[in-house]
Amino acid sequence: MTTPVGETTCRVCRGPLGEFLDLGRQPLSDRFLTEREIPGEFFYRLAVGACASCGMVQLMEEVPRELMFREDYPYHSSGSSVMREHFARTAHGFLESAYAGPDPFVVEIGSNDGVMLGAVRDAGVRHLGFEPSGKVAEVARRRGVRVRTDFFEEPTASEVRAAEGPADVIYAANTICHIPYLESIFRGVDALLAPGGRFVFEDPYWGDIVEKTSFDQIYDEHFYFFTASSVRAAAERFGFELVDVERLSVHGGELRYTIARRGAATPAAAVAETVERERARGLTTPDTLRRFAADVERVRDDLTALLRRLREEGRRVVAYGATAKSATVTNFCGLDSGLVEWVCDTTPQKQGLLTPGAHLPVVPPERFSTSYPDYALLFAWNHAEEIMAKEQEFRDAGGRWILYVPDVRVV
Ligand code: DWN
Ligand code: SAH
Ligand code: ZN
Repeated sequence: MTTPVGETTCRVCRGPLGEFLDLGRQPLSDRFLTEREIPGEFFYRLAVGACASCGMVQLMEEVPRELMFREDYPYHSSGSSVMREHFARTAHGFLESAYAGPDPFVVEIGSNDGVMLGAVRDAGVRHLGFEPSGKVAEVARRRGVRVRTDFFEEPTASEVRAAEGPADVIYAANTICHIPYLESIFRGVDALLAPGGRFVFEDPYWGDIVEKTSFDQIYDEHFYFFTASSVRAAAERFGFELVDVERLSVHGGELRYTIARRGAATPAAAVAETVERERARGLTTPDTLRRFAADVERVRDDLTALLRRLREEGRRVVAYGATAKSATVTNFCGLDSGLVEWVCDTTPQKQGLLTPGAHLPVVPPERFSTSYPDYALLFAWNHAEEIMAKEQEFRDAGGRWILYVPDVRVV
């Protein structure tokens, strides 16, 4: 079994890392398994630290990428209608942007099932996705999207530059934060990006995670927790400039970063404003980090107390959405099938298997609608609006949702 790489210094600047939260022994968040696979299950220590020099929040231990992003990686980005719309809008935004040349070339890092590049392809625009996870890459190909089943990094990016010319846009959603080797990413962008092109990426925002105590954003795949300040510093370190930031409401609150080659664009006012707001909030000060860790423990205690009470009262509790995020919740809070009967999920690849670490059975959503429980713990809380609308009948039948972000409550 491969062992994780231990890190005690910042992956970006080599400054000292101060650990502020230990979420314990955790499994691979997207490795759903059979009963027989339980004895060989992989675990690592999930802990988070902040760099005292550049402010980058990051995991203390790195899980080898081949263990996470493999042939059977189960997450399919097209599983949410809100996300499908978000990515179609994003694609059209690029095609209409000032930095897209007359024959634009759009490259995506972590293109998954082609949810964004599908719209670029439909517009007849040159594109290429980098997607190391084999099955989701194949889903995109079946939609007519061009995909390279490879990790984006300096050598693979340089190959594409040599074969296909420069990219006007290099985009990544919920992927750059998955990649510890940020320097190689920026070198790859340097090799591939056109002089006036843009590197655009969006990831869960540390400001939202702190504000909402959404500690389930912390798991193996999420290595970095970005702020405008830490991304600006990283971009400068690697010869680029952060020229815009935009708040997004998807996935519980994200920031979209627009990066250009140094001197290629005038930074929008939003950059300095956001950095200043982060400084005023003290987003990575020891005080804030201590308070966050205390909030996480409070949410864990409230959630386990609620679930134990419901069990004593003889209520039926199930969970909704076998998210990667929920691995942190179930394993940190010790939720087993005595507290939560099963988890329903629309992903065929997850159904019939057990959740990582906690080993809750994953069942298809029909199981939910054919025998409503008393309570449903919403693991996919970031899709609450979409799911609650779809499952209105559950509420009409007297069912209640349990939420734990920003705090534990029943609705
Ligand atoms: O960053 C990441 C994000 C983009 O996706 C990856 N590292 C892994 C993954 O994280 P996640 O699993 O926490 O993402 P979601 O989008 O919160 O997952 C939703 C899950 O819930 C999926 O398994 C699909 C399922 N689902 C469902 O059963 N019914 C989703 C919806 C919208 C539904 O109606
Ligand atoms: N962009 C999609 C998928 C996010 S999940 C969305 O927002 O929904 C993260 C994806 O990044 C996975 O599909 C994973 O296989 C891919 N990935 C991880 N490391 C990568 C790398 N170095 N280069 C390209 N893709 C990578
Ligand atoms: Zn640092």
